[in-house]
Amino acid sequence: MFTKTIARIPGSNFASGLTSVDLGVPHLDLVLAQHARYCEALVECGLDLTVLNADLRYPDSTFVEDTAILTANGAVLTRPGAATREGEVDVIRPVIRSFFPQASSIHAPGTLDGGDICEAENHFFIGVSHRTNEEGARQLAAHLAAFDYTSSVIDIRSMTSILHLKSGISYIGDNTLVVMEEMADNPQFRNLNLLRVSAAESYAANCVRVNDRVLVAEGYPQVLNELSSRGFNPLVLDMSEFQKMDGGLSCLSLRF
Ligand code: CIR
Repeated sequence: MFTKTIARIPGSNFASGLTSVDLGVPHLDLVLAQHARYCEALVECGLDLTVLNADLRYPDSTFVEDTAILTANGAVLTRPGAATREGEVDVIRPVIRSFFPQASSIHAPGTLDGGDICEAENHFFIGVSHRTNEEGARQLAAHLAAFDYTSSVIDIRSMTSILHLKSGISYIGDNTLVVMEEMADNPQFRNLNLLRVSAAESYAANCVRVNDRVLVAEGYPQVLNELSSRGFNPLVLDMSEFQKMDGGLSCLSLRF
């Protein structure tokens, strides 16, 4: 069960953040409306929401997930792999420390984005990507071991279709992993029930279990039906404007 969440309002310069996709320029009014609905949904799921003000120095800073790994046993502040995002951690550190006074940190030359970290009960999959390097993964694994968790690395550097590990997989509880078809045969997932996502719906592989709900992006009927037929309780959210900036549902909040 999560009880709290942190989100940050997108800035007016949101569209000048990083992106690798060619889906057009986000419309600010829609960005703000979708973000407001996302925050409302987290509250509907029973979470106590801390909303941070927009920070125009960091156009990608609404993607707060990348700045910290929050677990039931401890927290780690990250060191984001994109140079334009590194400073986001200094800004959010006091907020994280107000909840986790002992929070540790990833140090140079390690880099790590929260989007690369997938928690599945007491095990963490750590994506090594173009944002998270091997040293960052090694440091996080050591912190997680100290918190009594196991971890393993999944190298996604050769995959061009995803930015972060969690763009392709989501653990939604009940031993179930939502996974894009391209990654589904990874032997590390052999003990999990897989909800396979077709290439046409791969954006929906990033969903988020929040207490008794599963947040899922709007417009992906196969994933939605599959979630419902397996007994999950989906909560559908329009993510069109965040998708334009490589963002998914998980990126917009920290949940703990
Ligand atoms: C970036 O490229 O860093 C942002 N535009 C998107 C970050 C998405 N974060 C995530 O998947 N955790």
